[in-house]
Amino acid sequence: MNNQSLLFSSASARTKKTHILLMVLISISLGLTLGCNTKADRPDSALEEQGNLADSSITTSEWSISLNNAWARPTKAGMMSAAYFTMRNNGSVPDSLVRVSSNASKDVQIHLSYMNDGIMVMEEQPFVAIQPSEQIPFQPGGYHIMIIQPSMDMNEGDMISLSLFFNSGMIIEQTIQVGNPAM
Ligand SMILES: [Cu+2]
Repeated sequence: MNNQSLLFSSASARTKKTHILLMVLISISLGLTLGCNTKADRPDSALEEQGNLADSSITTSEWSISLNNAWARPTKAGMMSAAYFTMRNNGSVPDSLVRVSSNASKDVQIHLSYMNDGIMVMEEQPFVAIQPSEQIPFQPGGYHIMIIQPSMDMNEGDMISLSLFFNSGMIIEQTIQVGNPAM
């Protein structure tokens, strides 16, 4: 992250809303072809690469990754939403988030937003590695889970499911709420 994006993510809620609007506009106008490029072959090859590194001897006593403060952005069916949370590795082994699915959409991607020449862009990520004791925020302006064209309206207070698939083979299944409880 450069200073610009750090400033961006610590900006006021009002600026954040402008930023989200910009992100949505980018994703609708440019993002789907540029920043939001689905790169259909990339996640598979990344999975294979990661698969080669997978340690099948990991036990549940060594593995402990948690999601906290999870929420998803309200939206209408067919538009765009994003899910946010804090991912923390409380275990003793490194792992990587490699895929996410949801009941809200068939197309759910791991994204990273960043500033490029003063413009917020976002890009699909093949995986997000997390080390023991590391805490990674998925938040506006950074990593997020992009929920593309949800099949249903996502209204404040609704619940959706998220399944997070890790390189180790571990899966986190969590029900998260629509709307930010902190806003
Ligand atoms: Cu995105």
